[in-house]
Amino acid sequence: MATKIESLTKETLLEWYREIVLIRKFENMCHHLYFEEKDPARKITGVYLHLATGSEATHVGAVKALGVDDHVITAYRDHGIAIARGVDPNRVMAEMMGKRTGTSGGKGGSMHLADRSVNFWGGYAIVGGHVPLGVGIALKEKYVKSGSAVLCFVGDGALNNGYFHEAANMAQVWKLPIVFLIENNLVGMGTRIEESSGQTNPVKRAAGYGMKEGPSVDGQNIVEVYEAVKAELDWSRENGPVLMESRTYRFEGHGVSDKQFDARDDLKGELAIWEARDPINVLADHIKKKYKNIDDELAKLDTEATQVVNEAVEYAVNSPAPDYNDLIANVYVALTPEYRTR
Ligand SMILES: Cc1ncc(C[n+]2csc(CCOP(=O)(O)OP(=O)(O)O)c2C)c(N)n1
Repeated sequence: MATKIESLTKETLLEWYREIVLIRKFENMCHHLYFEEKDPARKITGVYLHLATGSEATHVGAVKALGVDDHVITAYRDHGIAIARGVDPNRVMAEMMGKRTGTSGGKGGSMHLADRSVNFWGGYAIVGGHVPLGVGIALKEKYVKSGSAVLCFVGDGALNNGYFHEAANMAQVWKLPIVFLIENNLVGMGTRIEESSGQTNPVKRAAGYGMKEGPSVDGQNIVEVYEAVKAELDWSRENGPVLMESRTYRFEGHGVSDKQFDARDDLKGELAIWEARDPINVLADHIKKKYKNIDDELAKLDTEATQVVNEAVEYAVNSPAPDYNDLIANVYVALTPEYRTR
């Protein structure tokens, strides 16, 4: 697909650059806080952690295609999607550390970020479990004729589970405004897509649901992702669901404890190919080609991103832990007197 870079302003491209650099630094900081941090008060503990290093262009490009009243929902690799949607990095980091000021009051952790104020619905650990929820949100928007649409990220490893099949089918039956963006990083945990799927081209599955087959885009190129997702969201508002793919890569193991990935020599060549197309460098090259003498500006954004991440850590460290009442809030129903007497 041809990229129409000219349609984007310099400010927009620089802001996207700042965000993908910020998200990369945020991910690296999480990794550090989980494994290397010695001070127990500064560590990320009590939650597991899945980083999305390498997928920043897919996450930010797709989220930027949303309008303010649109929605986004995803699985557990959700930090960058939250930040791109406008969730305060301080609150994201506080959630990592299980603090009361976190997006989910410290009860969700890395896999369960959510912020309804920006229509970011999470963050789900059950593979594919969020897909029916995304379809439900799209059903509501169609019912009230709002014109809003839903962006639903789906991992390639989620394509074969029942939640996805049932939800995709109903989305098409009801012609709902939803874009299923298959984030194809070629692997679900350690299982390659060829080992798990008869049909290894995700968008070809659209035919099975009678759904529009959307494009397959270069997930390392933020502009390409943005333009394609924007076009498909607009199509879906009027016509119904779309199944599209963003081809990307996970630079690290499935989760932070997945050291097998690091040890797999057979993947080193593949990793190098993808690292050569690091989304940060792809965007930086693109900006440098378009605007001369921009290096200082990019360096300044890089420094700013570091500051934001450092501030987020301090905010999280200095935030209170949830107390007993916080912990039981939204867990147990507050019983009314009428209910008690039944
Ligand atoms: C219903 C269910 N089955 C299995 C798992 C274990 N599991 C966690 S992540 C994962 C792989 C998912 O891969 P994919 O959807 O491609 O996402 P990625 O990790 O590549 O982002 C599996 C099988 C789970 N969490 N939920």
